[in-house]
Amino acid sequence: MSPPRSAPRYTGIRTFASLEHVPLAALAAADAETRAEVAIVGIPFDTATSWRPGARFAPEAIRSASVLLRPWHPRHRVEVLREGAVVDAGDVGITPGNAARTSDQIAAALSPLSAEGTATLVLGGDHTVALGELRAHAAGAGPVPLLVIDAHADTWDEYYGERIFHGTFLRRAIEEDLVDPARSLVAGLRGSLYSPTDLEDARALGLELVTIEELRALGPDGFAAGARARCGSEGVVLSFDIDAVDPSAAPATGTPEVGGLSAAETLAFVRALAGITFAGFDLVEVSPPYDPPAQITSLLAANIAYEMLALAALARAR
Ligand SMILES: [Mn+2]
Repeated sequence: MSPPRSAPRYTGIRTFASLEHVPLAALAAADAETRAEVAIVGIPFDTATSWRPGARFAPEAIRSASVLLRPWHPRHRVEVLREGAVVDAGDVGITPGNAARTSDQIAAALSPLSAEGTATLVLGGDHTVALGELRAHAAGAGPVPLLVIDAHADTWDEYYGERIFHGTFLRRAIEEDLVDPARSLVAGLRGSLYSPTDLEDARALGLELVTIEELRALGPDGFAAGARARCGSEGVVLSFDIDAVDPSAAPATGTPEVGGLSAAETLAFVRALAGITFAGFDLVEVSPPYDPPAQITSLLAANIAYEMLALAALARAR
């Protein structure tokens, strides 16, 4: 029987789940024997949002909420927080107000990890950060299969003349040949649209779309079976936009949409993805300034990240 920590969990410096901090540069330079399997990386960029800003504070807020997490996952029966195997690499240096330069900075920071087979778990930032992240994954592997859970398809062409924006990242990633749309899926779609062709335009890129109603009808196991059939079971990137969750459970987000997943549904849908090996994960669009005093959005976000780490631990155990 493991004892609880020797000191209360609210002591110490806030890394994700109090994991060891290994800076990005040190991680990239580590030899194969000692290299971490998963690196948690904060990307505090939020100046490509169309509504609420604030996601620049998400890595810090999610880390603070995460100190409540314990190492053992009782459903999957796996140790999630393994010393040395999972580390917190700190944050990527970004450029506020410059999404193009920031995308380059993200790709440069993450590419050495992707090249060495270290999975990345990115804590955004608005959804724009996925573009640089996907550049890093595709640099070695070619166009990747992408599984997105999001209220929005993020396939619009431009906002106010800006082509790198949080609602355009997926169209840019497909144009840059970073994502293989034929092996990619966006699930959780809902809410009002700009025009009757918005969803057809996304499908015309080659993506499969699953609305929130279809997702509920499928249930976690049906969704996961469809995801495996579509994306395959190797080298998949999972991108989770917290606005897939209903504002009653995740109010603090850039572009809230009512009628989303509950907290319990969210955990069940992510858990069902056991059996897929992921090259990377991200969790984006948490905007802590809009969280109520109990920080429920950051708390759920920390637990979604934990479920992602559990999927990585299961992949390692196979
Ligand atoms: Mn999004």
